[in-house]
Amino acid sequence: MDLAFIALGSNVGDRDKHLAAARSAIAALPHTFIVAASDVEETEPLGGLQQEKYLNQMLAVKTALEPMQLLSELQGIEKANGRTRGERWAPRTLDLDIVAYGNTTLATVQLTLPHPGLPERDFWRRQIAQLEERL
Ligand code: PH2
Ligand code: MG
Ligand code: MG
Repeated sequence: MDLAFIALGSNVGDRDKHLAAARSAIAALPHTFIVAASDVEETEPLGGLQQEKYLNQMLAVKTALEPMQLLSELQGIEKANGRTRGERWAPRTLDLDIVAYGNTTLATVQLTLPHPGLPERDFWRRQIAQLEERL
């Protein structure tokens, strides 16, 4: 099993409900266990588009799913929660990003690990610090 960090984000509709649905669905994934959860934070939207504030949270999971399998499961959960794919960085009901997966580094069209957005997201780094305390 590897330790992965999954970022949750929502800025459309009932944001708390979307994060809760994501936590339940991730807990129900095969060979995957949530081992720590960060606080939920309200954050200003990044990326320059005029849009609502986000709720963001990060989960630490132990998983036997390979990174691409995990990504595909997460995309299924996004879709089940009303996620549509439009403009880059557009508002979204639910966004689930793999921020890190063990020591794996990867650069494919579908998935880059660690997530390239990590340096510019203070809230992700705060949440990772909380997870490390809580593991
Ligand atoms: N996600 C984006 C774009 N902008 N801003 C915040 N605050 N939080 C996010 O999760 C976020 C964002 C694209 O995934
Ligand atoms: Mg994202
Ligand atoms: Mg995403």
